[in-house]
Amino acid sequence: MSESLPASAGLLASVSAPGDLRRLTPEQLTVLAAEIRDFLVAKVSRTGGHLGPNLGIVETTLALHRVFDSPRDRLLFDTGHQAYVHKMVTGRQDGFDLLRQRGGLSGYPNRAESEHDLIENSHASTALSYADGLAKAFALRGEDRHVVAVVGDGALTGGMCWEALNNIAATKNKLVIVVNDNGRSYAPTIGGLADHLSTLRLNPGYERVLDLVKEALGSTPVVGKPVYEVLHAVKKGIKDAVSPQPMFEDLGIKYMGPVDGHDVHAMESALRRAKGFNAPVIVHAVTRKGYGYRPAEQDQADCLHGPGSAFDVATGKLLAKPSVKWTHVFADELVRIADERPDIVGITAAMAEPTGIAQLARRYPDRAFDVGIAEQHAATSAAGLAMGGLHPVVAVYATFLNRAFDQVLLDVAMHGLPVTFVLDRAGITGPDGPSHYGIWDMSVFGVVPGLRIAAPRDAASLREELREAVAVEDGPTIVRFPTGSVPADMPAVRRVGPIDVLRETDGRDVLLVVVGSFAGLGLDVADRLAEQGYGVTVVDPRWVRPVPIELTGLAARHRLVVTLEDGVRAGGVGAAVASSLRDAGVDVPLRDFGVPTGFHPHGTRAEILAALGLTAQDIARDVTEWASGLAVAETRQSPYRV
Ligand SMILES: Cc1ncc(C[n+]2csc(CCOP(=O)(O)OP(=O)(O)O)c2C)c(N)n1
Repeated sequence: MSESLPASAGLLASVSAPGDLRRLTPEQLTVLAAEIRDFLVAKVSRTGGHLGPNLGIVETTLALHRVFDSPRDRLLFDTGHQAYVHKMVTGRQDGFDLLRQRGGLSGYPNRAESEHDLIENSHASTALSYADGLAKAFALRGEDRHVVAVVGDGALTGGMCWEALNNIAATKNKLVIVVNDNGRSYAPTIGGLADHLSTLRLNPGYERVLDLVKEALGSTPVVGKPVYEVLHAVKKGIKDAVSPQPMFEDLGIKYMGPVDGHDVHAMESALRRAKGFNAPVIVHAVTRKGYGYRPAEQDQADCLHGPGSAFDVATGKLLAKPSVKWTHVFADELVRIADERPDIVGITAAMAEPTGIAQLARRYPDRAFDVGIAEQHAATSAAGLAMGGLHPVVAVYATFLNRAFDQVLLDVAMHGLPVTFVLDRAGITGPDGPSHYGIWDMSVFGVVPGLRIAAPRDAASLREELREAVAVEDGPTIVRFPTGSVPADMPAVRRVGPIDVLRETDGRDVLLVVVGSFAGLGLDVADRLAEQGYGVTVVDPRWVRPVPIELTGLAARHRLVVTLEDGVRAGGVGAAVASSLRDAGVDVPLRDFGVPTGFHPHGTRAEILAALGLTAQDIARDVTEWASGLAVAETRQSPYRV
């Protein structure tokens, strides 16, 4: 790839709708694919975003839009992170300057952006279920439309895909499933299915198949029987021994492939054939993640899956200075604990590096399990490990544990099993937008009987609370922390039960209860309130669910209680504190600050928090107004109080 080309060049500028693609010659399509890759690298290198997956799906997307008639036919991209090329050919090239920035283009499909987008997803393995329902609806309503779902081999490790396939196989609907098989999730995809697919990819016979298919396609019309017969003959001759065809066909779904997913012509032929089949078909496209951009192709960790911020085009290296992240602190401490305790094991759902489990895996390969994109399985498998005498630490992003609520509730908690869930990227995360925010965990899991939730505020408290969590033997724990760099430690002045007192004054007007990553914000608020003459005590409960009983005692000695949390207010820690005050008969007014219920748009974390009024300035102003209003009311009620 030519790394110095401008961001948008010749042909690409002439493509503003899928129809424009259908006018291009094979040679022009090859040029266009190169321009698209240049554009992707140029744009994503400035904003960060999903690069490797999109570089790998360029030709497949072009073929899809040439064969199907979007938006009449519906194209659904599983996980949604590989829809950039789709965005580019559906009139959204201009938006890439503000990709994932506030007010700019979303990093995932988005209905407000285009009629070509239907599902706003970022959680994996859902597209086949959407497709199943959509195809049934079209059939019932007598609409002659195709549904096409594109799903990665990584996403195929998620159980929902198999539930969907089981149902799709029972229909005769016009549904095409394109398996975009690049052999990777972030890291190489794991599991039996992945082994099966990789046998195919590594088999020299498979390369021969692709060559033969290419040769054959070169001499046959694009549409029609001959191509299929050639594919079929080749398939019968060589591929039976190595392809996943029997596996899919045993399920009852027609299988076509493998097809070279970087050959637009071959993909187009296969897709046209699949379209004409008028029943569910799987088209197996073999692709390479990061294809065409050397730093991505050579990136061992994840083929530049998703650089979080700007990077150097020549090297693929992030421009931001490295800093100590929350994840690093967790990963280091987990390995230290594992050194001391042979019963500690780690589980990741296809995110070993991003969650830090990779560090444990490097030291103790037998004690770290990558279960694939299978959070539900991760939870119940952890229950099994705990029943077998081990202490599993399940490390997932906060947003993804939502999937496993029932497993945490019944399979783990009801059995009183010691499993520690470590939730990374908790709270408002930023550029990935609403489906990636980890703002529901404290509300959702707060209702699980016997489950304890810790929210560390800095590196020291993360290390300490992780150790406390893995010491719990009679039920599950959650340790949740945000994304990004860990702040400087905020030492406590004293401890009351499990609660850290971070600051106190002689006056006892406001008890400010800070949750985890909002500790720094709380200290800023306290400074501002102190400037207004209020006496503020800042406490960090550390363990926020169940609410420590000592908090009610502290509350009773103040005139107001204010809670601050990086999670939804509804059912959050503030609500739980209010309820425990009521239960204890402590009649101190409480005001809870947190994330309002809603799907808040993407932007930087700071921008979103500011938009939600969660800044020191806004909170201090609200508390001051509220406190002064209360003071007036108190003066009216009781003439003896000032
Ligand atoms: C439920 C869920 N868990 C974890 C993730 C994080 N995640 C995003 S992309 C990805 C890998 C997807 O692999 P694949 O489907 O093969 O697509 P590729 O990126 O390789 O093109 C993972 C694990 C997710 N999006 N959803």
